[in-house]
Amino acid sequence: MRIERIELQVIRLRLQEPFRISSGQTHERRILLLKVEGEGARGYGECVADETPHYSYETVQTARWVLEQHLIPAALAREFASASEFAALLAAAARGHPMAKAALEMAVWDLEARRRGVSLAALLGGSKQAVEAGVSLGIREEVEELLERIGRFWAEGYRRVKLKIAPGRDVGVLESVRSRFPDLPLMVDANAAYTPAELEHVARLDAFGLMMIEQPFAADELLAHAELQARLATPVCLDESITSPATCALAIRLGSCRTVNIKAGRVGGHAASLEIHDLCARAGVPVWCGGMLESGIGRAHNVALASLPNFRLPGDTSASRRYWARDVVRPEFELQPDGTLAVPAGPGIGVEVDEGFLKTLEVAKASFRRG
Ligand code: OSB
Ligand code: MG
Repeated sequence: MRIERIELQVIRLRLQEPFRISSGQTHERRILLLKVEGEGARGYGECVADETPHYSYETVQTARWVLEQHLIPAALAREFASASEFAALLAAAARGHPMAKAALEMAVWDLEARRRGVSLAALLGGSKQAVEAGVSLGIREEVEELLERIGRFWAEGYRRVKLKIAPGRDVGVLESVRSRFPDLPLMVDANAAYTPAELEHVARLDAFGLMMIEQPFAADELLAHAELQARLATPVCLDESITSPATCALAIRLGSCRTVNIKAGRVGGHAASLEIHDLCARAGVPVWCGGMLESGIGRAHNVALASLPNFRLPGDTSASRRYWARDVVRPEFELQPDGTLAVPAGPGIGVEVDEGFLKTLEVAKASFRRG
């Protein structure tokens, strides 16, 4: 395959409401998008990096820099056999920066799927026609407000609720939630807010019948997560820790988790996600698809990936309107009455990118051509 042209666009898109996690709050997102053209087709990718280095060290600016200086020039200088080989080309062009790489790699998967006239889901090896949707709720000052929102999303049909927690906003909140919703499929995500010295405190969360506890400690604390998992009946899930297939294999070997959140945008793209999916399947570890408050482009990639068989738990793949007043793709992603999102069956990501609307959201743009 040969890429002829790459367009980078940064858009500004306002969330319906602020989203607060243990490390910071987002209301208006700046999102880096890529469009690749070649072989008579095009493909779209979205970078999951945020404006600030709180969830990860990568930001919109670091991603843009490494894309413009290293990844895009490498992609435009070479040819490659398939999207599944493209990740190796990017690996040779820069170390690290998985979010920047993923944006480009995923766009190339979309391009290859369109060129072959198949859906991205099918090209990735997915077979499900719909994926189970959960919803992730940010930290709130008022518990009553949180309870009202949980009730609303549960009534809409979401299959499980994930609550963001932090020290001082954990046990008390869960007591209130459980007294109102004793049987709700519920999980929590700490985004690395606790230290290993707080292990005994985190272990108190075992009492709430949670589906899992996501990322209590820092990303590199694989041993502390293993000690916690040994103390708990509740599965530990890793998100920030899983940056590559190798770290995932290590986490499973150490017993650091019993389930894995896969975000293609965090691990370098679809090829790495498939490797993680497969190694987890071989180890009997179920995975689920995380989210990073993506626009419809990133969401389409996530939904396609989540159609693979070892995605056995509801994901953070919620409907477009849970995030945006208007999404950048047509049709938008909608929650079906059974609490799933349909996997688009058309070529590539299977939804149409609304380029006219993107233009109105644009804050920066650059394009690059083969030499
Ligand atoms: O840890 O999964 C996370 C959002 C931003 C950064 C990190 C996370 C999240 C979410 C939201 O939980 C998931 C979504 O609905 O996209
Ligand atoms: Mg998480």
